[in-house]
Amino acid sequence: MVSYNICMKYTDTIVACATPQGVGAIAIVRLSGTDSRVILEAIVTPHRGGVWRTRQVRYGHVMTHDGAVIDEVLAFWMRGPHSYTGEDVVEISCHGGSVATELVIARCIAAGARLANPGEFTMRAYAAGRIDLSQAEAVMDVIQAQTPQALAQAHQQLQGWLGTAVSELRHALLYELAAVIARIDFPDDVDEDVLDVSALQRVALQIEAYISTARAGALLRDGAQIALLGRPNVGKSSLLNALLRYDRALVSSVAGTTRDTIEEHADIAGVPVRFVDTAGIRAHTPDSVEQMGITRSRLIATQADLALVLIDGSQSLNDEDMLVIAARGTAPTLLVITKSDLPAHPAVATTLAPFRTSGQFVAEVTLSTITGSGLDELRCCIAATLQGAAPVNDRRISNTRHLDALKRAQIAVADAHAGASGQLAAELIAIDLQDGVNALGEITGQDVTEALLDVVFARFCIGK
Ligand SMILES: Nc1nc2c(ncn2[C@@H]2O[C@H](COP(=O)(O)OP(=O)(O)O)[C@@H](O)[C@H]2O)c(=O)[nH]1
Ligand SMILES: [Mg+2]
Repeated sequence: MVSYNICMKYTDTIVACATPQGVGAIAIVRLSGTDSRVILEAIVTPHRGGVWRTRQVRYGHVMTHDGAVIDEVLAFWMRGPHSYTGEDVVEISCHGGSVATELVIARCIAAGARLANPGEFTMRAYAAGRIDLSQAEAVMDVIQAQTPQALAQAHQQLQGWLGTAVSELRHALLYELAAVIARIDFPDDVDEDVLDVSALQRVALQIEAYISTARAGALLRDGAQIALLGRPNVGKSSLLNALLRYDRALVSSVAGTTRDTIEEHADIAGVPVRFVDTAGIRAHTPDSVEQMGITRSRLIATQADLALVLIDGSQSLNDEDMLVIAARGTAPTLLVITKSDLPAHPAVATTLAPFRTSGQFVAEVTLSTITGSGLDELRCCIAATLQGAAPVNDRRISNTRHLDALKRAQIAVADAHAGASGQLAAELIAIDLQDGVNALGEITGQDVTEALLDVVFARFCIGK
């Protein structure tokens, strides 16, 4: 693993291709560091000659040492600190495809640059104080967003709301810590109850509020797995096809048609989801492959972020339906009554009544894949269950690293609060407050180890 040194003053100039590998119209080679401009001048011959002014795009050629043309390019440089990394940055747009790009990069290296590590441009932006660590992480979330709403959430974080919010809480804790330390250092001059308990409570409440957004935020960022569960022939594969709006899975009246799991991505009201159509769960089957499928269905049922339990509304429930209801895990479950175009069987309502009253299902939708009725309602229900009551592009915690740090801060604040109520020694309260300050500082990158930075930037691609 590449190791980053945050204390290092960067004296070298890095280069990388910022666009994906493969054939494309254009590839962008990016340089950052003190020598960027010198390297640009060394390798690109501008068509009209003259000087390179900052932020001026110029047309020219990258040449070999002996004057042969490597590529025709557009290039510019940006003077630091007003650039992505805070350093002098150069961008050279050359022709796409691997040969031209590699030769341009080779020329940059020959002129003094070195190949960048994954995420090193963003790392430099963070080290220069242009962005905090939560913003650096948001850069990758923007790139990897799967839906417009996930993109909006990533942009909120990129603009720095989380860093600002967390810094405010951290300052509030630092203020209390300073008061407690004053009490330790000057016990004769400072009151015993220097700690502002109501300030601690406000911090605790705010941390709790952020933590409560984390599940919805993570599902929007990473996507949610939704399991379609039901006994054979209830209409699982038909529902998958209807939700995807194309025939992905085979549909047949023969029970046991779907024997393996079928996964497909979709955008449900902005939430990126992965539907998993499963083999119908039943107690006995002579078919060993179908049995393997059923085992897999049971596993998916326990792992999913959301389960749809399908019940055929035109038939009375049987033991297999009960197996399905029992197979699901702890994830929220929606009850889906299928085949509403057929006459409803009167026994369905009576059999389901105890499940409805016990609140085992977070919601219920009746639908038909033949008429299409109930499908939009199901989409809304799925989105609402995954996102909770908050509007989709609201501010959320979306990163498990941030959630973990918030939870540690929460414990530290609770301990400090309990310590103050229990008249514990100021030294012990100070330790808890310091733990809270440090945990919050990990989110913004104010209190980080190099090992943590390695983990964060290992997620990045080269050139970002
Ligand atoms: N009338 C009616 N038949 C349906 C509906 N959905 C599925 N079916 C039929 O039920 C049978 C089983 O469907 P399928 O999707 O393969 O069920 P699976 O075994 O749960 O995947 C097929 O003959 C479908 O045409 C529906 O909404 N209405
Ligand atoms: Mg099927």
